[in-house]
Amino acid sequence: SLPDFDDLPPVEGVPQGCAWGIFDQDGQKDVYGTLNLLTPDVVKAAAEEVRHGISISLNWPIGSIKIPGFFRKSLNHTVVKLEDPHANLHYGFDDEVEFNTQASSQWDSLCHFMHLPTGKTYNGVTPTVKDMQNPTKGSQKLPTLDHWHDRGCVAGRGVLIDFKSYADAEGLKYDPFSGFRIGIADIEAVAAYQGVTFRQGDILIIRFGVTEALGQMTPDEQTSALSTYSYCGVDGTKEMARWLWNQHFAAIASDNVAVEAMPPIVDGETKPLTQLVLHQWCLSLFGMPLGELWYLKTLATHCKGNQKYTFLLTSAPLNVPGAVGSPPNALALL
Ligand code: UVW
Repeated sequence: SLPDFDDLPPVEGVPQGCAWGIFDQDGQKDVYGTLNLLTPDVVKAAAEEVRHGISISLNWPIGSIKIPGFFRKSLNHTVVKLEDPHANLHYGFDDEVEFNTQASSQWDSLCHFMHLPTGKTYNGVTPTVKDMQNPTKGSQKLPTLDHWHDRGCVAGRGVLIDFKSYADAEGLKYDPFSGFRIGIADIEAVAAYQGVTFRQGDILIIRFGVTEALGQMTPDEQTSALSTYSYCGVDGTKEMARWLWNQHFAAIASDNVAVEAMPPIVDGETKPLTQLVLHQWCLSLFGMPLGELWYLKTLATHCKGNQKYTFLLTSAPLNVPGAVGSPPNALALL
């Protein structure tokens, strides 16, 4: 069975609570992290969650944020003619799409964000720029998203923690662009309110209402909201990291910008964005993928209507060799 946070074998140079080596097999360095918890038994049990035959996409359209934050490129989508110039015949259309994978619904791979003090990412890999840019020729196997296809990507039990609806019901108002943060007790309170208990291998999905709010804004309003770099989310603390690991989630996703609240606040002190606590812990030290900017309103409406917050979740990111992030192509099957 999987050791708890405080029982994980110590790894030199990194804090207690590091899962490097835990999922290695036959001397091979693991690249899947906590997706290893999506075992055949977990997937079969998740399939039993499908009761209504309803399939809901959790991808927000690419380009929904007109000017992405963090100096990221905007979507460039061009429709081109499919034509045979020799026969002077136009017979259809193709398209060409260029976008930053972090600018809309996405998975962060395990090498998206490094553990800052060591410059390492999941399983002690040092993702050099040269290796990242030449993923098939690099000197090390990097935990990039394309490897997910070697294990059938993601299928498991999704559990929605609909914090937005809970807050509305409790009369709790929060501004999504104010650094508002929720702790372990809040997540547990929503779980109890919804009547859900967590199981090993669950994919935790937390709704704050952020993509919905951004979707209602003009491009200027979006830019102004995002320029605060002060976003609602899960409180990025060591205690939260310990709790997330000890639930043995396979992955975590949210409709907010970074799963965790921004800016990071450690021991009461505001830290730069480069020191996001859960990004370092989940991605680099645990190997627990983070999904961000997912669209969760339709799912939330169905879950509330059925009074059932668990479902089969599937997700197959783009199979781009060396991909750091990708739209999740996530479906909730209820
Ligand atoms: C950063 O990359 C800083 O954050 P995110 O993973 O939320 O896009």
